[in-house]
Amino acid sequence: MVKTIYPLEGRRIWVAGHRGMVGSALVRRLESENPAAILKVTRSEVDLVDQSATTRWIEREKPDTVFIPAAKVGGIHANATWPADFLYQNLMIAANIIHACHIVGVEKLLFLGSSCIYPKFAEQPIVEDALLTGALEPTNEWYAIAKIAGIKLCQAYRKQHGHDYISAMPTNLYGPGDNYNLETSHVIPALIHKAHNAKLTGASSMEIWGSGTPRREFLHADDCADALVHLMKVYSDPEHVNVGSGDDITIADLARLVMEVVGFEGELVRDSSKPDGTPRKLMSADRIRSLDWTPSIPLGEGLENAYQWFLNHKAEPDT
Ligand code: GFB
Repeated sequence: MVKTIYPLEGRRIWVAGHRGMVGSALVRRLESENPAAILKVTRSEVDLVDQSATTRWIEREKPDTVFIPAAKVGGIHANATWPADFLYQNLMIAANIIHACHIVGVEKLLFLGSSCIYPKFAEQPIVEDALLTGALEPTNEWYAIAKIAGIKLCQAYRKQHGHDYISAMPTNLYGPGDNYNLETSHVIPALIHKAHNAKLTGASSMEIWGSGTPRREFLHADDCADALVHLMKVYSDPEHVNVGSGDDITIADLARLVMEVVGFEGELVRDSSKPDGTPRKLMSADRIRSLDWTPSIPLGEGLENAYQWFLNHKAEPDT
């Protein structure tokens, strides 16, 4: 049984990016840890890309503990369309927060990356040591480079200054509070939105991007938040830790599952003008399992939950 080495009770915990899908799941999950405070700041109050504003805020609020889910994120099309935004904003967010936390002496920090940090053709399931062993997937290398820099910042500040800064690499995430915009979203919210539109408009088919053959691993945001809180409490090493479900599925099978959840019975049509991206991205879950953590939300149940959230928030058959 892995022991808690860093209890969260009584700490001032900042969730950077608390309005995002992972940030809001973290805030929900952290309440039961009895922290002294969960600190939050919106982008209109402090833009985390702005170094002096970020440093001033951290100096004033003096958190003990920091989670960094804050990031500019998006699906395959968004990543490929705005490389400068993805590289610049994510580099700045990571560097500004991690350096300011060093200045004020934050006790513990967890930086969040993504499974796209690994080489495009990494051996599957992808172990943590595969980092920097091959070329990245071109559609998201900009985002990946920024996230790799974040891991390296944590390791460098640990090495040079002895800080307990750790990193977690979640797989493709979904859940309540996701971005459901058809152009910029990840695949699950896009498929939910498309299946919903198709059902409401009585369409005979629904389109998916690419060949439908790529395989992806998915994790519900609440499972991810639970894993991050667990790592904060039990993990204290320089190497990053994969956070995944240990299972993957083809995009075509995922689309059929989403159609079932939404209740749309039409045909599936492939748009081969759109990119497939990485052929497969299944991460090894060995390290996090050895730390006594496994996910608890199966994909079918998680999709039902995500569709309910979508229905409660944006049920119009639009774009
Ligand atoms: O989720 P997704 O956009 O990102 O796409 P990645 C996953 C797969 O689903 C790709 C296919 O093969 C897409 O071509 N797909 C099918 C669709 N239909 C759709 C659709 O309607 N919308 C979308 N978005 N995809 C991202 C990276 O890669 O994953 C990020 O770009 C990040 O940097 C994130 O790492 C987790 O899994 O390909």
